Amino acid sequence: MIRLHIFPARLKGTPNPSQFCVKLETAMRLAGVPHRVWYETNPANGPKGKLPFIEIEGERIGDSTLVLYHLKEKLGVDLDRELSDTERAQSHMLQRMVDERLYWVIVHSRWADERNWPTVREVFFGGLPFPLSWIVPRMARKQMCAALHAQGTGRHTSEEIYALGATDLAALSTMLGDKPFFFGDKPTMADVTVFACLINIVGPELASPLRDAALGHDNLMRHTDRMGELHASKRQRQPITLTLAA
Ligand SMILES: N[C@@H](CCC(=O)N[C@@H](CS)C(=O)NCC(=O)O)C(=O)O
Repeated sequence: MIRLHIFPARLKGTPNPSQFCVKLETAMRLAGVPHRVWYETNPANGPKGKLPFIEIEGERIGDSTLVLYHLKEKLGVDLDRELSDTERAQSHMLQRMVDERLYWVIVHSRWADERNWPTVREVFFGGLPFPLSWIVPRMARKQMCAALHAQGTGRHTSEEIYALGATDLAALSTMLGDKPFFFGDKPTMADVTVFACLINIVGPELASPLRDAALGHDNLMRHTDRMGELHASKRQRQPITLTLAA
């Protein structure tokens, strides 16, 4: 049985606070890959120091995309099986935009935007005893803001970051149009990836111009509902809590 290691579902309104954990779990559910969820709170336990990762046949594989490549190679899992070469290329570009750009706008909205920081601190670190409750959130925030800066997004003003995010959302909305899914009647990896990101933007009660922009696209909101129903309907076995080490 494959073990899927993801963060615990701590943030109300989203299946998981990490879009990459939602993405991999949803893909595995939709593809019908039997797996057991193990909750991790320490990304350092993963082979790449991040979540999600899987354990399969004694091997640990990190990174949602690399895991999906592995599952395709080993088990023939491919939600994009019916796409043409051109659609696959379009899906590839869409996924990279969502995972490598829009993600960082969410990071900004949670970790750098002063309006959301009190809520984020409470949700992720509220259970820590003093003095950890004072030290850990500050260290984590400093690290996330340093990562934002190193990646480049953190060098823009907040207005610029949210404006860039809004253009990505507008592109997604245009591409989806009035179709139920990005490439027609069946969900593919493009839908899974967009759902994982969108549910993390609009699900939690964290106000931001990014959330306002997403809520302004009716078709994206209907898509999020549609994918949320699919995600819930394909639920597998109860998760296990593996580690609570911070
Ligand atoms: N490219 C990776 C990104 C994974 C990622 O960034 N995970 C974040 C949570 S959203 C994480 O584990 N961060 C912990 C850290 O950087 O220490 C994937 O697709 O899995």
